[in-house]
Amino acid sequence: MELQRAHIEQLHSWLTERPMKIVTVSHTNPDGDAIGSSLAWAQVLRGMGHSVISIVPNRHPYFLNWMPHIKELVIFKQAAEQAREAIREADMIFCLDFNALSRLEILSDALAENNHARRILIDHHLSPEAGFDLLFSYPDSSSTSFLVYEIIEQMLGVEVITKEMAELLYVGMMTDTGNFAFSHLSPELFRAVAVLLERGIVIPDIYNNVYNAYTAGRARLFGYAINRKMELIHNGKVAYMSLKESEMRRFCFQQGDSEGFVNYPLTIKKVKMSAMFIEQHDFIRISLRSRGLVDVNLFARKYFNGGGHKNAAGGKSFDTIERTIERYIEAVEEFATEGGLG
Ligand SMILES: [Mn+2]
Repeated sequence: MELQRAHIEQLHSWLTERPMKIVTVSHTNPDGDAIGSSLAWAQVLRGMGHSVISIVPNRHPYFLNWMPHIKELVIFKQAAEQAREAIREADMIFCLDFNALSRLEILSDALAENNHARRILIDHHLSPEAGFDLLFSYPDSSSTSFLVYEIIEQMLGVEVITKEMAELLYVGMMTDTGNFAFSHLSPELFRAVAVLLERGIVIPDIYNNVYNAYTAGRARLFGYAINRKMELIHNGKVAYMSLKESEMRRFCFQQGDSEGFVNYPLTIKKVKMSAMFIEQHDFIRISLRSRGLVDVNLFARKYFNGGGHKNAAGGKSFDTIERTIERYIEAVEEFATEGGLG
């Protein structure tokens, strides 16, 4: 994937002016791509002589604990003052794997306090917000980690990639593509993987560390969700599931445990769209997935003030879970009438 030459040159010239204080931030409920891209990019920047602090709004899922450098992450929810100070003092702020400040939730105020830093977006979600000084916004990139790889390659050359950076970037590429099964798989992506392999990553180890490292509670919660909570509507073409706080508590829920559940109904041949409703303290978090031409980015924007990618998006609802599901069912019917389900 060819990045805009002028953007690479601009970034390179900013990064070679002088040593700077740099902050990276990523989205709420950070996933493998958010963390992999943030930590790898931080290492690259350190290699260029900058001091870097990587911040996320809340904790990452426990099955990412093994990732190199993960202990360096500043978690806003646990160290708000440290994070605020780093943001206040930053000369440059990189926003990775999200494109609307609202996705930072509790962290968005802290970011608004700094209006002198250059803000640079590196992201692959659709329709970025205005207000960035430099934009690496490539919705055709399968992950932000792949985008970071491309920036490294085109700005510095792949020689700077260490084994640890390679592991971090691979986690993002693997998780955002569902282990290389979703859309936007390009020859360049697999060439990048080949380079990461040359750096010494062990793919089966990374796979096991991420996908075969859950608790027993998570396995039981998954069984419960599919067996008891999955509903099929619209002639079996649309699925949804929901989990209340009480249900999650029963299975000793830990953050990240419901990741991937929403994909499972799409293993049913007829199902074209799937939704998951997770009850949080003050709102319902909605995850949407789809197949082929069914555009859940559009659906999320129209009905649940969210967005994301064509086949993977999210949103929020401030209604009760019951009312949210009613609204979803109505929205699916309207969406289908307008041809959204093909
Ligand atoms: Mn991503």
